[in-house]
Amino acid sequence: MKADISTKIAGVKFDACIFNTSGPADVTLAELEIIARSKSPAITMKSCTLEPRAGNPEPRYADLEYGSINSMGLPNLGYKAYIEFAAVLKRKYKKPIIASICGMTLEDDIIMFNAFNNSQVDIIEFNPGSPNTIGKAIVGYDAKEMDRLLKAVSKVCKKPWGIKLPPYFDLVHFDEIAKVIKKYPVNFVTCINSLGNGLAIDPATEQPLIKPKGGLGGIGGRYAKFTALANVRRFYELFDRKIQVIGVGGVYSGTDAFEFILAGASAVQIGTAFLQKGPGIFNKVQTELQTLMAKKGYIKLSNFRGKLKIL
Ligand code: RRO
Repeated sequence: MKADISTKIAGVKFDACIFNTSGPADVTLAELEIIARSKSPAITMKSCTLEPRAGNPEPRYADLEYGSINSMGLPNLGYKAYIEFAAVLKRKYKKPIIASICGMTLEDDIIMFNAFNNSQVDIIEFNPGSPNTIGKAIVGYDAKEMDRLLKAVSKVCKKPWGIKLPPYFDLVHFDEIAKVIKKYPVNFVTCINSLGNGLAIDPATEQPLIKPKGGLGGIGGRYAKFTALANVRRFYELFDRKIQVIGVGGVYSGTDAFEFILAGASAVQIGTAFLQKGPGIFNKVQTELQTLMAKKGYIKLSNFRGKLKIL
């Protein structure tokens, strides 16, 4: 019998625990329908803003040997488009739909959260962790500002919701941000957004690989995996199972996904590997995870979720 890899996020049932992360190839309805038709059990949409945005100048994405660099700059069609897309996608595909909100101001966030309350979206992921909006700090690194945003957003949001966090590196920062998050009715956190402000250089042309911000961009893929695992683990411990954790960063195989779940993830998202390998990646990772679980005698995720063994 095949291992059961279904999961629940914020009370919403997912047929499998591996799905797309917000960001890669999820801006247009055509792109979202590719995800809808794949084995991804849910459809996560691009982070949206109040007004449509063209994003940063190109080139703004590059594949790297072990991952990717991007400074897309939040290109999106504006939140109203995603409310419309959610209605179409729900009618046609019946999968859970996740909206991602990344307002330029708190006022923008409030307008969007209010609007998504009356939409077909099942879950909202709040994104205060983008490293790529020119002239804007990574909000997730400012505990006071996070407190101000979460306080306001939690008053408005009527849907199950969570926060996509930037990577943290200092144990003090994990404690600080967890303390803020625990004050509010947050259902989950997603760890991690890309590793902010890396620089990839082409030695032949002696230029950066991407144009925005002098070449600085978020690093994703295998480079991010170990930081992502540590972030999942630390928040899993700090939240004591009261707030779920979703893992994302460098998942290309069932073994990668297994490691995230062992660290405490209730689900695993795929970003760079989806861009590089196409929508077949969801089936591949799910099947490999089931095979690995069968080999180990695990029949469901709760058999090993969070049960990282201590050395
Ligand atoms: O669009 C982007 O440049 C972007 C976003 Br909003 C994000 O959250 N993370 C990222 O790596 N890129």
